[in-house]
Amino acid sequence: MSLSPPRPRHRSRAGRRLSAVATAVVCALTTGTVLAAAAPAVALVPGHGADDTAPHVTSPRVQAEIRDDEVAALGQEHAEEHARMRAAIRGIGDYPQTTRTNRLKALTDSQTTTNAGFDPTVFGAFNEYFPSPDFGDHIALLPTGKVLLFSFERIETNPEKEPAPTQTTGKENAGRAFLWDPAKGSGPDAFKKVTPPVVDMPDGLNEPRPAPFFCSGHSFLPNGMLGVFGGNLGGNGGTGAKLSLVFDPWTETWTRNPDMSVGRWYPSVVTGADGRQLIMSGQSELGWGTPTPVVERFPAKGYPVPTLKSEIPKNTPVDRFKADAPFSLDYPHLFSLNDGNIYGFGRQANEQWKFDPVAESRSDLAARPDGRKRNYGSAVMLPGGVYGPDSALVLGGDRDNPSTLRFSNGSWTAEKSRAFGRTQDDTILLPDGKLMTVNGAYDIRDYGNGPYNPNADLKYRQIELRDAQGNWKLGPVQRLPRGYHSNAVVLPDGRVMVTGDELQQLANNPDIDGTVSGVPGTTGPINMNGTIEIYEPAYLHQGNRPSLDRAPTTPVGFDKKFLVTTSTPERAAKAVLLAPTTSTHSVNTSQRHVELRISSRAGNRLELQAPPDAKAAPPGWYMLFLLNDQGVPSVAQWVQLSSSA
Ligand SMILES: [Cu+2]
Repeated sequence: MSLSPPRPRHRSRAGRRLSAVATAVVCALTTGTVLAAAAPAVALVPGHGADDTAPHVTSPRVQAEIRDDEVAALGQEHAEEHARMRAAIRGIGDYPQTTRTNRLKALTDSQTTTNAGFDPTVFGAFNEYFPSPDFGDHIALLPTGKVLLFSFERIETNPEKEPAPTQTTGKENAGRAFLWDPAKGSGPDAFKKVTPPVVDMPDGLNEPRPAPFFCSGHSFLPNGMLGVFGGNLGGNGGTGAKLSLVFDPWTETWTRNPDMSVGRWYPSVVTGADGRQLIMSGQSELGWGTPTPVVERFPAKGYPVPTLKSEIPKNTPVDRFKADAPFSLDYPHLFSLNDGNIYGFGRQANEQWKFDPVAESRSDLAARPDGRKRNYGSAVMLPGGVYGPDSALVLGGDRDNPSTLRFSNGSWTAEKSRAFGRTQDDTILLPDGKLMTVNGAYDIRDYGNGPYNPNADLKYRQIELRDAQGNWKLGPVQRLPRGYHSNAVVLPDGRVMVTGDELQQLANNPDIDGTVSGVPGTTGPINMNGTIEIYEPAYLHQGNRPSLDRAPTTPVGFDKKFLVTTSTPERAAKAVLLAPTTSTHSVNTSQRHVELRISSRAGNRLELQAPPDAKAAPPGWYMLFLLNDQGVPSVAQWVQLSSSA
C-alpha cells in the first residue's frame, strides 16, 4: 500500500466543491444529485492531526478505488482524487444501522466474556454505558461536579471516512458543547446544551456559526472557569483559529475575549502558580506545518487573575510571554511542577524545556533518553506528597515501545514499562495516588487493523493499572475501543468517566440516528453522537468508604489550617487534594495529586493543613478526598485554594 506524503490544501469549501464537480465530469461518474451529496466527503483525506509520524492516510476503501490507468495518465495525486470521489459516492448509505447494532452487541459480548476473568476488588469494573449528545473530544470536570463536553457538529456518519471537519471551512465547521450532570443520572435530561458564542471566522466565507473551538487547548482559572484557546479555522491540513474563550461553570455560559495574536490548532495550555495560563504551540493560521513558537499568557499581565465566581474575564486580552517555545510538533505536555516552573515535554526527544514564569525565560532540559519521537500519548505528574509534584511520567505516544520515563530533578530515569506501546491513551491519577491508563490505539484512526478500520485489537480496550511501587498490570476492557480524540476524568464520587473518539462512536453507536429527544437546550430529536462509559476503580469494591461530611465553603489560604468533619473518623487515614481534569488528545496539564497533613483530630473533626504554597498547588478548585488506610476514598467535597485567603 502506498502512502503519499501530507499535502496541504489551499482551497475553500466552495473551491473543493467545484473541484469535485470537475473531477466527476472528467470521470463521468454519475448524476449531479449524487455529486452534491457526495461533495463534502472529498475533503476527507489528509489525516486530522497529521504530522511526520502520521503520514497522509488513504483509507482502504479509497485505496480499493485507485485505478492503475488513472495513476499512469493523471499521476498519483489526481488519481487518488478520483478514487476518493468514487469511494464517497459508493459510501452513501453504506454504513447501515444494523451494522452499528451488530457491532455494539459483539463489543458488549466480548466485554462481558473478558471481564468475567477480572475480580472487581482487584481490577475494578466497567459498569455503565449510555449515549451522550457529544463526541467528547474535549472534556473538563467542573467544580460544580458537572462535566463539560465539547466537539464539533457532525459532518459524517460513516466511520470509514475522516469524521472530523479539519478540512471544512464555513458554517459546517462549527462547535458544539454540552454539560453532563452525573447527579441527574444518564438519560437525555442529564445533559444540557451550552452552545459557544456565534463567530464569523476569518475564512472569507462570512458564515457565522458557533465557534469552532475544537482542536484547542484548555486549563482552569483560579475561579473554576475554563480558558479555551485556539481551534479549527479549517483547511490546509490543520489551521489554527485565534479564539480565546472562557466557560463559566457557575452561570454555564461562554464568553469570548479578544483574539490571540496567532492562530493555534493543537496548542497546549497550563495554569501556573500565579494563576495565569500559558498558551504554547499549535499550528498557526497558515495551516499544518507552521507550528507557532509564540507563547501567550491569559490574562495579560496588568489584568487581574479571576479568583471569585463573579469575576468573568471580559474584554481580557492575552499578552506575549518573553520567551518562545519552538516545539516542532504540536500538543506538547506542559506541567507546573512544585518549583513553580513550567516544564514543557515535547513530542520530539530533544525538545524538552523549562520556562521560568517570573523571568519569562526558557532553558534546555536533558533530551528524553529514548531518543524517539512520541506521537499523541499520555504524560502525568506523579504524586509528590504534601509538597506537590516534583516529577512527571511520560508514558504513551510510541506505538512500538511501551517504555515509561520519569523526569525528576533535571534528569530522566526509566520506570517500569507498560505491557505494550500505545498512542492516544489517557493516564489518570486516582485519589489513592495510583495510575490508570485507559483508551489508546495503534495510531491515529488505526486500532491495529489499518487506517479507518474500526475493528480494534482487544488489547487497546484493556485498561492498565499502576500500583504504588510502579508495577503495571492489565485489567478489564472498556466497551468501545477509543483512540484518537478519547478522554477520561475522575468524578468527585471516585468513579472514572470515559468517552470520546468520534470514529468509534459513529461505528458502534446505534443512537447516531438522531431519534432521542428531551435534551435541555435543544428542541426536538437530537443526534446522540457519543457514548459515555463508567469505570469503578477497585477501591469502590473494597468495603466501606470514609465519609467527608463538611469542608470549607470559603476559600482556603496556602499553608493555612482548616477544619473538616467526618462521621467516620476511624476511616480517615489520609487527606488528598486531586485537581479536576481537563483534557484532549492525550494532553492533560491539570491533573495533580497533593497530600494534606492532618494536623490534629478531635472526634468527628479533622484539622487539615493546606499545601504550603501556590507552587505546590496552583490556586483554584480541588476535590478533597479522605482516604482510609487501604486507599479507599470518600466522595469528594470541593475546596478552593486561594492566594488571597
Ligand atoms: Cu484532533
